[in-house]
Amino acid sequence: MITLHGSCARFGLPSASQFVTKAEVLLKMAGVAYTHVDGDFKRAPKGKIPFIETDGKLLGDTEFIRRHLETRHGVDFDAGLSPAERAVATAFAALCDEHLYWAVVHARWMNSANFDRGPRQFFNGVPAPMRPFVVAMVRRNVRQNLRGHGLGRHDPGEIEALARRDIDAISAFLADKPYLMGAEPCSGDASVWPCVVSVLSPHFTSPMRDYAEGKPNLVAYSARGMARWFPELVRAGG
Ligand SMILES: N[C@@H](CCC(=O)N[C@@H](CS)C(=O)NCC(=O)O)C(=O)O
Repeated sequence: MITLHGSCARFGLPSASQFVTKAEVLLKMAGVAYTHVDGDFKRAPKGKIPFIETDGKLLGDTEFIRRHLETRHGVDFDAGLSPAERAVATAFAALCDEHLYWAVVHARWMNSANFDRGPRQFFNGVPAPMRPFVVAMVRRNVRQNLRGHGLGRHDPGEIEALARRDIDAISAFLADKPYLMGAEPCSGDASVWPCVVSVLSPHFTSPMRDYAEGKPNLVAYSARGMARWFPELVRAGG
């Protein structure tokens, strides 16, 4: 049995973390048994969530989790796709994991109203006298990470413009297909779907959310994946 370590359902999402949701979608697509627990960063082999515990070992990073499922469990997430189609799926996964993700991080952590509704809650377990210092320190780290990535060097309007370009690309390519590459999900959906639901999350406000809400195929894709992979959240009302 695999144990997935990462933040559990929050803010109406399967996880506060797009990458934890990616790992969970991969596990569901692979059809392997797993349990999901709130991850302890101190045990994370790469210092990030998610990570999995399997065969007595800890394995960090969704791409290595994917590779483990492919090699150890014989799963081909892109079965039936041509090499060119696999390449497109890989490129869209990178767009979501490495670019649009950071716009979501910016919207949640740098906008104070969103921060108060979301990330600030992560620290409720920290003793009250220390909490303001821990919150300020982690928020400063996130700001530095955004600058390190590069997106955080732009002003909010520029970040939104870049996010809209990504959203346009996903929406245009998805078109009227149920999933990224056709009738069934592939590896790309494990990255794209969690990113789209993060952008569309009603828990947070942002111009990019408003923009994505104007794309009916993205709204339908979000609902389709939620019903397929996390029906319990649909029943709970998101
Ligand atoms: N490349 C990693 C990214 C994981 C990631 O960025 N996780 C975030 C949460 S969404 C995290 O743990 N951030 C904490 C940090 O960067 O210190 C993966 O695919 O698993």
